[in-house]
Parts: sequence; C-alpha cells; structure tokens
Amino acid sequence: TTNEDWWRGGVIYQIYPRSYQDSNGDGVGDLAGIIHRLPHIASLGVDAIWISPFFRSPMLDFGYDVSNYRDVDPLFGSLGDFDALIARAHELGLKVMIDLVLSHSSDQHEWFQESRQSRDNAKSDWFVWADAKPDGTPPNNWLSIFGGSAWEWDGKREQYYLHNFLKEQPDLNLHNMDVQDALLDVVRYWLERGVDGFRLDTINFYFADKELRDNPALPPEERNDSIAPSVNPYNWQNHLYDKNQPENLAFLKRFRALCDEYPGITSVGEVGDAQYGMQIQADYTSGGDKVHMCYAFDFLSPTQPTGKYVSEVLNKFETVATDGWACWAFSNHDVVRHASRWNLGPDAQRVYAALLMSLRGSVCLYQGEELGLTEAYVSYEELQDPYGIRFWPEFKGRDGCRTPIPWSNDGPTGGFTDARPWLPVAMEHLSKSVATQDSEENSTLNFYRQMLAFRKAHPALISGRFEMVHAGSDLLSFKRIEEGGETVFCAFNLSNTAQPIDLPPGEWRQDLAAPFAVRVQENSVLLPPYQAFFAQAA
Ligand code: TEU
Repeated sequence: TTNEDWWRGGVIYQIYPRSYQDSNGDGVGDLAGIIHRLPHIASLGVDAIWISPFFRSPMLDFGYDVSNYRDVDPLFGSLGDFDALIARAHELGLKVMIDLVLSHSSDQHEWFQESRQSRDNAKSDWFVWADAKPDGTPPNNWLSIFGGSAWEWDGKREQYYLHNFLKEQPDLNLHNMDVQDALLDVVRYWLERGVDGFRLDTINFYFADKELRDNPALPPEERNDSIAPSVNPYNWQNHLYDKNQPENLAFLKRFRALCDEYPGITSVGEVGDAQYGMQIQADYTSGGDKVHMCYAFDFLSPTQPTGKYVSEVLNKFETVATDGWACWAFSNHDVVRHASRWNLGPDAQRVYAALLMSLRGSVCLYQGEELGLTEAYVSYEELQDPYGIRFWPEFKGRDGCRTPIPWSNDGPTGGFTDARPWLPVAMEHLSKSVATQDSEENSTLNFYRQMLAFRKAHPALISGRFEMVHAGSDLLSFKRIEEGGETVFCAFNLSNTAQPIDLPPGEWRQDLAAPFAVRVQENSVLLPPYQAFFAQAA
C-alpha cells in the first residue's frame, strides 16, 4: 500500500465526542477534551480517528441532526479548536475523519426553514415534500426507523415531508442537483480545512423513489427483527423504495471525484441494510470511483459470531464485492457493546479482538472497546436517546454504549468531568479505567496495543489476500498472503474448550511477536480456550 492508500487495512478509532473528555466543566465532552486525550489514542497504534458529529445541532439525535454543516456546536468548542485538533492529531501521526450526515439535516437548518415557507420558494424542492392522500393521510406507507410514519405534516406548506429518522431530521432531496452541489460544497469546505476523510452517515438513504411508491410487505421468513415488529413494524417492510435508489451511484461518483482532488482522502459509507447489505456494499464500493469503503453491519449482530459465520461473511464479501473494500466493526455508538452483546469474558474479548484485527479489510474500534468496557445500565429516568425513550422497555436505546470513558479510578466520574456528566459514568467501568489498565502489564488495553503493533508489523494482515483454511463453529483458521511477501497463518479458538488445529503443509515460523503464547509441535496442536495462534511461512 502507498501512503495515499493508508486506509486500506487501516484501523480507525471512533470517538463519540459527548462522552470522551469534558474540558470546560459542563458535563459534556468537547474538542479540547479530545485534543487532551490524543496521546492515548496514538499510544494504541491506530491510524485514524473518526469523530461523530460535532457540528451545530439542536442535539435531538445528539449531533446527527445538523443545523449548520460548517460550524462547530458551541457545546463542543469552536472552529479554532477543530483546527488545533487536526494539527495535534497530525503531529501524532493520526488521520482525522469527520462524520457527515448528508441524507438529512435538522429541521432548524436554514435550508429547511426556507423550504417549508411555501411550495414555490428557491429551496422548496430541497426536501422531500408531498401532498396528503385525499383522506388526509400520508402519501405512502413508508416508516421511520425511530417509529411511526416517515411523513410529518407541515401546517405551513400544508404538505407532508419525509424523515427516515426523527421528525426533526427532514430528508434532503438529492434528486435536486442544487442540493447535491450544496452538499458537495460542504465536503469541499472540510477538505480545505484539512480533514483526511469522512464517515458518511446512512448513504443508503440518500435517495428515495421519485414516484414515492409503497414498500411491499416482507414475507415473514425474511423478516429480520432488531426490535419486536409488534413494537416497530419497520422490519416488516421490504424497503425497495424508501432507500438505495439507482441515482445514488452517480452522486457517490461526484463525491469521489471531489475527494480524489485531494490526495490520501478516504471515506467509509454507512450501509445498515438488513436485507441487501452485502450487495449494496459491493455496489457502493466497487470500481474505485464511489466510496472507498463500506461500513459493514455483519458483526454488529446480536449473537456471537461463530467461525462458520465469520467465514460465510468473508467468503460472501470476497465473491460479491470482488473489488470493494470493507470496514469491519464489532461496536459503535448505536449498538450494545459487544463484550455484553456476545457475553464475552476477558479472554474471549481478546481472541475476538485478534480476529477483528486479522480480517481482510479495514477496522473501526469504538472508544472504550480497548478497555473491554461492557454495556452500561442506564435507567429510564436517565435515558437521553430519543429512540430508546420511544421504544422503552422493548428496546433500551443506545445510551448504554454512550456513557463517558473512565480515565482514572478516582472520583465518581472517573476523570471525565468535574460536573454532573450528561450520562452517568458506569461504576463498574471505573476499575477498567485507562490509568488503571496503563499500569497493568497484562491488561486488555495493553493487549490491544500489542495486537495493533503485531498487525502493523505484518503487512499480510493489513493488505494480504485471504484464504480460508478451516471454518468450524468453534475454530476458524485462514491464511493472509501478501503477493511477493509473507504468508501468515492465523487460527482462533472462539470457544471455551481446547480445539485441535493442524498447520497447513509447509514450514512455519512460530517465533512471531504475537500477544499469544501457544506453540505447535509436530505440525498439530491443541489450541487452548479463547487462544489465537499465528505463524509465518518460512
Ligand atoms: O445510524 C443509522 C442507522 O441505521 C441506525 O438507525 C441504526 O440502525 C440504529 O441506530 C441501530 O440501533 C446513523 C447513526 O449512526 C445514528 O446514530 C443516527 O441516529 C442515524 O444515522 C440518524 O442520523
């Protein structure tokens, strides 16, 4: 990989700015707090940071409702702070990726304020507006992920507008070229400011069907329910028309052409699509002229991935997305932390982390993952997430993975803030604080550092071809092969019982500096529970 290709196989550390580090005593994390903690991130050995939205926002979806794409919300600091953040990150060798929410804005954005004034103003067509049906009901059967109809009545225009998320997040109409131009101007604005790339929120929602056709129902056997459908019928529909329209490809090409004017820029597009995910990831990343990577949801699933499941995902990606590039993640700010979601103890967490960092593709780590944090309990009274408040108690919301990072083990807020934190710091997180784990040689934190260093030291793990060796439910092994370079054999015991492995034919060097100690005798070995094994073709 060349320097411009740093993102291929790169590791990206996701920061949820509200919960990273408060520097001004208001109980909410901010950009100055992130700057203060950049050395911690650099110490991990990751390549880049992705900062969740810090733009001006009414914060109804905690920043994913943007009212001004070109300014920092005062809660998080100023543009000057952001410039300082980029400068400091670059000094430390970290790339900076920002999170652009181009599918929808806040209803407080001036574009929407103007658009809703009348049916014939200059921006009247910048959002998706439609007349009511004759009986006054919404134009079609589309639903919001956050509950209810995807259409909200606007008394001023006497029309409905589309929102796939909160009603305060109206959907921009990218069929209108002026809207595309305005969004690409935002992209250019941040490129000029020196960012190294973008996480693009919900790129599958950029376009909806121009004719606003009804979505058909999904046959019961194809329903993929994250929330009981009786509670949220969203997953009962086949989302043929409210997202992933063919026009998206041309827009993504315009986006890419702009990025390509700036060497070394990357993008990772979020495609959370339960039905057609992999195919869409392939469509959006293929050809080298759309997004650079797709953020894959395959390992954000509720159940612990078996070796077989991992191999199915990888094989499918290799066949469907032949020239695409995936970005894998186990945790983020929207899902239950995987240590809890998959009920992993410390050893299991390590072997899964080793697996994640050995996959072909890039990797996102979510803040606190390097500490082995579990999901925090957030009571209904403390809940902030509108999605959780809407569907409580069937769905507990996304706050349990968004609680503040514990930096030290002293004081009730673990060094996050001097004030009352916007979400409680989980008491059980304090003993896993950064300071505590820094001082323990065998901590999870130090394991992540070692594993990331190991990945860096072996180019095959970063960009090598992938060849499956064994895919059982408990045991997974594969080779990573760097053309003209090294071959690394990787094996993972994902279970709590010892598993026999055979080394593939050939001579293997075992004295690699991997953070696992297993050695093989006579080409076969019993791999102890939750251990990984790495060897290099001699
Ligand atoms: O999430 C998009 C998305 O698909 C989510 O609805 C996801 O399925 C859900 O949160 C899983 O629990 C992005 C952002 O990551 C999320 O934080 C925002 O709320 C959403 O877009 C709207 O901008």
